[in-house]
Amino acid sequence: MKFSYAAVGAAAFAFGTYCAVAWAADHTVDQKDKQFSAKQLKIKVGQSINFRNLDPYFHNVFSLSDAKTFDLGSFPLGQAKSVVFDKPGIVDIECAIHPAMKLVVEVSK
Ligand SMILES: [Cu+2]
Repeated sequence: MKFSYAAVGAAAFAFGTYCAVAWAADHTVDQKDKQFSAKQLKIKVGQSINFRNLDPYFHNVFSLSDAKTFDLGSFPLGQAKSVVFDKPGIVDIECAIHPAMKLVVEVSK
């Protein structure tokens, strides 16, 4: 087999891209068909969740929980935003646009 620098380069690029994605967030939750792709999620303090909107309309992500109060705002199809959970506790996450969308994140030490 002939040694190919192009193949090595492509493999290195693919691996680098994979690592960049892996480092970007510890968990991914999709917003699809007006639902979060998980109803419950257990994570560790310091970990992040990346929320991806896969629906052809806007979604929002927010929480009023003591363990993490945040509002990622509204964003359209194809966009994603992430949030880091820095305290242990239960975080109730919702979408302001679709009140039926709910996700409970249990953050533990
Ligand atoms: Cu929504």
